[in-house]
Amino acid sequence: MDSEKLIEMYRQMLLIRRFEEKAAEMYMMGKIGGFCHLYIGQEAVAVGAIAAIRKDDYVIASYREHGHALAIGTEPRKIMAELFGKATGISRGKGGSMHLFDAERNFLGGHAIVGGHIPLATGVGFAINYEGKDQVVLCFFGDGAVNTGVFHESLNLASLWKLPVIYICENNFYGMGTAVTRAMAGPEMYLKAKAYDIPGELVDGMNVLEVWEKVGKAVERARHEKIPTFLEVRTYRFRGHSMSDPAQYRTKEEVNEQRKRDPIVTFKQKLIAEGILSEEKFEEMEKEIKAIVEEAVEFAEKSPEPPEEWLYEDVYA
Ligand SMILES: Cc1ncc(C[n+]2csc(CCOP(=O)(O)OP(=O)(O)O)c2C)c(N)n1
Repeated sequence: MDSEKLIEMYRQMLLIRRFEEKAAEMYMMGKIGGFCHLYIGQEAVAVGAIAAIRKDDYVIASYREHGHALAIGTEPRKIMAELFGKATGISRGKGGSMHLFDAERNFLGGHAIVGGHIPLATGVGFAINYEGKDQVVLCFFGDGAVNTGVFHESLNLASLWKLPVIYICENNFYGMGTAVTRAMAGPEMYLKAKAYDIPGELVDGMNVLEVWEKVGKAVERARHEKIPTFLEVRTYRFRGHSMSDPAQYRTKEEVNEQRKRDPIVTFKQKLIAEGILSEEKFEEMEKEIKAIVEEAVEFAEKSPEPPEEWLYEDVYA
């Protein structure tokens, strides 16, 4: 991979981190309402995976999706405005943190029902084949979603019908406050792919290049041979499940141990060791990203509330 792409990956991870730190601050100040699930710690997954697809491919995610939207190129100011519930938000202020959609970039959204979007991704895969196209779908979800029926139904159909879907489980080891080992029989979940006769692989989700490489291989298989894949990407969330979770179900020692694997810190060390970026360049990037995030907040603050009439638009039931 050329240096420019490596630097871009680092820049995207840092943007996600700084954007979310600011979002947390705004949440604490009461500027953001509703639920807000931060992605801090998991940045390498969205960035590595999305770097492996084409612009016309599809991405769909759960409610922890700020990172996916940023990695796909959605404007930070439109995401911040959405978090603020403003009319200029990417979902016109009606979706909030859990429902970021960007049709222009084939980002089919954040979805609040655990596992609810996995069959949607499967349907998109079906539509791609039906129309004779060669796009692929990246479907991101948490470890909790692997225990839902739709996960198994989807893998079964994707295998039978040869759908170009890459199912990406971001295993951060907790579903809210429940450790994965207390909720899942057979927690080596990548092995579950075997039951559906599709490739299944374990990926280090703290290593952006490994994610990029392994998702890239799955994308090639899906695009050219119509073979779906299930990837278990092991990562960790450094914050609570949502902004209202003090995360008392795990020890400080555990979190500190995981922090040593911080994907942004380790990637920075790698880029410095290989002479790709200097400490001064990193500082410049920090400043540039700080300005982007501050501008996003300013834009969100100044944006209007959605008008009352919008209550009756986009209502399907
Ligand atoms: C069908 C359904 N059941 C329960 C919930 C409540 N809930 C929201 S997030 C969550 C935990 C999911 O954890 P996981 O899939 O591992 O994703 P993570 O939050 O770790 O990204 C639960 C149970 C929900 N949103 N939908």
